[in-house]
Amino acid sequence: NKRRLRVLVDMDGVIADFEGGFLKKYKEKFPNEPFVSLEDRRGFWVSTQYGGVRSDLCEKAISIWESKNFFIDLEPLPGGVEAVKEMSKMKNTDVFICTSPIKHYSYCPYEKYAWVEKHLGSEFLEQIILTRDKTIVTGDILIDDKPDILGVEPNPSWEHVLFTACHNNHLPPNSSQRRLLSWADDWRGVLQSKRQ
Ligand code: UMP
Repeated sequence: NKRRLRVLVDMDGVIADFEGGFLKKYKEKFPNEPFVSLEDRRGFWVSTQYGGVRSDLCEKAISIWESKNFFIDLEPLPGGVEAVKEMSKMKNTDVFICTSPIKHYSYCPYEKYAWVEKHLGSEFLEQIILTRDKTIVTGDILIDDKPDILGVEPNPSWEHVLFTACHNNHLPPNSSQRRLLSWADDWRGVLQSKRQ
């Protein structure tokens, strides 16, 4: 049925507060180690920036999101759960949660499902796409905080709308990439602009 709009919504950094959850648990586990405040975050990879502060902090950072209960404990980002529920109720609109699990699979995939059930409801378990390559997923829009979304498909079907996060805030303006500053921004207008 081609005239339905398919919206792909990323999870970490878009509806779930990965950065805030990371910093809180990192400080609890390593109270005497240096940390990077959210204002000073640069670059998508937390582990890379921590490794740049001191090389052993890379693996210390990784140990945080590889731990049990990291992903399920993430707080929802303001307005995200409400926005996803609202767009899923819009006429001619299909919403999928499109998220990349970490390769340490003991907890993350399970907890991503549990998070969706807890915050969005069990009906959204039907809408989850776990993939390390989002370019092979078809859709009209992908709302994602990662600036560069690459994979095996050189021409993904979706338009990537960059969701603002602490790590991408300071990137120079890119006229070929639309942004959503937060869920208080005009996401309804972005969806409307893609409708036939
Ligand atoms: N992630 C890392 N290293 C980092 C930051 C994040 O492995 O330094 C993980 C967390 C998420 C995934 O599981 O990468 C990002 O997924 P998407 O937001 O691109 O879906």
